[in-house]
Amino acid sequence: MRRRIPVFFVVALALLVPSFARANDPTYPITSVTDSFAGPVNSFQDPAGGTYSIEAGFIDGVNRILQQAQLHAGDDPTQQIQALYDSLTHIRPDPPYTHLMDAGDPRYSPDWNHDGVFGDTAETAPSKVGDFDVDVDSVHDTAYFRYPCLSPKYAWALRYANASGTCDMPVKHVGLGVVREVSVVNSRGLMLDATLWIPAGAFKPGACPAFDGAGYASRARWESCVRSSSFNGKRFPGVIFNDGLASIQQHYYWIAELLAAHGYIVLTYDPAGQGRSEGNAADVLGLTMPTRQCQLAGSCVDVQDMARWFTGRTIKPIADSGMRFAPRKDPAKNAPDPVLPILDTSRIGMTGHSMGAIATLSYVRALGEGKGLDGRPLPWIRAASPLEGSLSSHAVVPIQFVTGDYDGSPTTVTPGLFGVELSQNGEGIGYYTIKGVYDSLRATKERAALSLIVVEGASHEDFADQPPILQTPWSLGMAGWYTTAWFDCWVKGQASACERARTPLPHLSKAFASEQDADGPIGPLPSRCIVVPTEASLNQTPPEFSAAEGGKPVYNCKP
Ligand SMILES: [Ca+2]
Ligand SMILES: [Ca+2]
Repeated sequence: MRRRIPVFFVVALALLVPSFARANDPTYPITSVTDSFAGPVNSFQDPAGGTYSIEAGFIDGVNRILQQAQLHAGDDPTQQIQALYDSLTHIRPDPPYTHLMDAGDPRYSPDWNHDGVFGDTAETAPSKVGDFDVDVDSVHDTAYFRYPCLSPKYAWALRYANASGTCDMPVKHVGLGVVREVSVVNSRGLMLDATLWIPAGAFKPGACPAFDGAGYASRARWESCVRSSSFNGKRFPGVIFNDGLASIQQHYYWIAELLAAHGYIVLTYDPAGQGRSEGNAADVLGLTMPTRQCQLAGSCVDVQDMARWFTGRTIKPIADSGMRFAPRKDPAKNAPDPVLPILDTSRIGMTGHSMGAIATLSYVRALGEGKGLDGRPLPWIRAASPLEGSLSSHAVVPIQFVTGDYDGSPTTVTPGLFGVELSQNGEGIGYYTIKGVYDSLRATKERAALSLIVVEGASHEDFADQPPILQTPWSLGMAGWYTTAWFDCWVKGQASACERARTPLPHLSKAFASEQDADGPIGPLPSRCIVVPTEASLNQTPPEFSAAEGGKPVYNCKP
């Protein structure tokens, strides 16, 4: 924990505020903290969203217990014991194969059960099997997802792309990408659940079933959709996304779909010990590995394995003394990445949330050190955009840190207050921790561009999209917008996107500076303010709060 501020001091400070308030808006510290509560309010007001979470996440989970018990009754007893043990010791323990309370946001659900409805449940689907049920069963499915549009033009309200790729008319859907479930054995011999998000433009006409047309409902017909003979030969840049602690890929479908809609092939996966992957809580922490590269060390080695698999490299087994009932699997037997023929492996970006942001930064650090945990060089990436997580790293590829006004609370689920953060030695979450790493990278002689984006009103769970979590109406849009701009600039090499990445939009923080060092620490340019702060925030440290209330907000970027 970074700082301990006596509560009475803060209360006393708050009482003093009216006497010397000279900031733009003295009510701002109070009004801005309520932004986060828009998410839960929307979830409870929207019957579809609220009902979905209860049905798909809980009621249908009870059905999954019964179905899966029958389906796996004939399995090898050792495997059954292992599955039971892994489920009970998972970072979010659960009965095996059920995924209670794991469902994400239905607005970003693919049509996994192929009935023409996106985000339906067992209660509403004619087949009595919902999209989430099919997503988390043991079959590797393929399905369509809608291209989301999140744009300031529509005040960040979710729309879906129409056939021409624009979002000007609020249509039901039609820009459709293809999503494919896969699994990959990691270097510790544990099976990881993963998902590939493929832009529609990759396929020959007729390679996948027409939406709602003949064969659309056939699981077998979908089986042949993602393979090399289906592709038209066009190549795409890629993005790897890393989960936050105790989450599941479903909470991040929004960003995978957004990036795929912008022409990236995206890989999402669950690290060992959480989501749908094998392993237990000790495997997330990497407690039984010989060496550890971050506190949540399992996630920091899984990202290396997944980057190798995604780009067609081999995964080499590493030692792990963790107890297993069933034998560890052999990563040499992994099926190859089916999108490799259309993936431009020289243009890869990486992002992730919280633990996944730390994993992203650990990957960049390993790039700077020249080798991964197994001693071999790692596949290069072109850019990183860690969301709400921090670790000391190297500016060897352009890094855009994204955080929020209220990131960093030690409870993680409530807004951070008074600058008290969950972090240690630069590793953790919260504006001050992230800013500390940003400034320490700025003090090096390294070359890559750096950026720090602070989203107004966003607390730590804003980017893990699981209703009814705290979330501002613009959090997904803003994080998606700047991450896409960063990758379009540095992964695709689009100059206009570089401009977009340093152009302020409403709902960047007014209390903490967003800033960018466009030519890296070694270049002569300073860190330029994207936004010069004008307001005070309840998540500032008391000295910074009083400075802001006194009309002199603290920042060290160049206006
Ligand atoms: Ca459906
Ligand atoms: Ca499935």
